[in-house]
Amino acid sequence: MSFFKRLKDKFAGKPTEEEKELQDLDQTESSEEDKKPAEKEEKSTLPEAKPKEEPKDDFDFDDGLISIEEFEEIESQKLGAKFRQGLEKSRENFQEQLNNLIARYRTVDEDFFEALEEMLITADVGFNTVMELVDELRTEAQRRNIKETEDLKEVIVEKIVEIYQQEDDNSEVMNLEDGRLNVILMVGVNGVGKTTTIGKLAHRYKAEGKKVMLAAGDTFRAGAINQLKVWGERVGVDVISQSEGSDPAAVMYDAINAAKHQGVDILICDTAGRLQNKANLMNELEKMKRVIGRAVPDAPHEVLLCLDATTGQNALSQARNFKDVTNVTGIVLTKLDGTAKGGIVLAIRNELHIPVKYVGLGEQLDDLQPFDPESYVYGLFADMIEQTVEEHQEEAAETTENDGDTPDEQK
Ligand SMILES: Nc1nc2c(ncn2[C@@H]2O[C@H](COP(=O)(O)OP(=O)(O)O)[C@@H](O)[C@H]2O)c(=O)[nH]1
Ligand SMILES: [Mg+2]
Repeated sequence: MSFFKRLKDKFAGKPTEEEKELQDLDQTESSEEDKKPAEKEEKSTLPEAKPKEEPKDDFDFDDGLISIEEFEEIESQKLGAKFRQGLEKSRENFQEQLNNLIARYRTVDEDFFEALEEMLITADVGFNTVMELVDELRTEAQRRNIKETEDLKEVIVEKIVEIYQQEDDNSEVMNLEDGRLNVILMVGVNGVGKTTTIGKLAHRYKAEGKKVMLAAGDTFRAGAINQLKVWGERVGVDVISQSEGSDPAAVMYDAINAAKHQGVDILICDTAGRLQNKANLMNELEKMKRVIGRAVPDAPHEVLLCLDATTGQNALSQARNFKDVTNVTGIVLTKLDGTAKGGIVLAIRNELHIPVKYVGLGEQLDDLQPFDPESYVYGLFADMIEQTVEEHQEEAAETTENDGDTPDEQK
């Protein structure tokens, strides 16, 4: 139970003292009468972010400031709400399928595991990852002697996080340092969301107090240059550009000079995404990287590959192609909000061994979020997590009740 409870407390918020008292009261009162089903339903669909815990009496001074712990709590609840919202389609799909499976196969057996494998593969989790995940589940079910599929829910979600984290080398963290010009190169095929992501990133870094500049390296179409300029205006950062058809490497050269001159912290470079043959793509990217690397040692510090989550297996093959031609340091997985098959994140991580650094959860400026496996599984299973925790709490309360009032067994 502890894993679901921890996720719920982290992303949905702990109950306040007042709510706890109410809950206790509620449980004492209602344990003797039958529980009204409507009431239970309502509880299981409680909205995400809850208000903060009341300050404790001995610290009850109102200086209008909140503690770091409180700040972090609020931030993780906001994050939970974002992932919950962005993964709505996937969550409906995952929860429904899993609940169906559990209803259909009540006991843990080989038929259940095979059906689970099929379900996960259909949700784009990726064949090898699914095999590994379900193998571990088999072992774990045996080890813990879990007989009912219902009791396997939590283990399934926990294993998803573990599978993701097994490669954890902190590589989700962006290679950005204070006191130098950081250069990020954004690559990917047309329409995956490169330019939009650049706008969102610029917004994020600017809000963190960084000086940001953009380079319009997609010189293939005039429209692409203008699109980036519009983002620049919207976010309030400079955009360095040349005319349509000019050499992207020349744009990089200009942009780096301007960035150095203006003391920019982060330069984000757009690139053309037209489908070329591999040799052309490699030449063009290598030329840009050479120009950047000559002007700033160790740059580009990040080469981010944008992939569109709604394209499923196609996104994986794009990633393989790009990985062949250049050193991709991270993935931005866009449009997760647009797919019911959010399992693609796991496939990318485990089959390509490239960290997912950001995910796109919608079209708003703040809909680009750093990827984190716990927020992700919370987004995928939030209702199930909250409902399971509540059911266990009710059961626990009933057990305590019975122990206290009717010590039948002792008679
Ligand atoms: N729903 C949703 N749409 C997105 C997201 N990221 C990008 N888009 C949309 O995808 C489309 C293509 O984006 P664009 O940045 O022009 O792609 P580019 O060709 O790779 O530069 C635009 O309509 C964006 O609004 C996302 O995370 N969620
Ligand atoms: Mg673009």
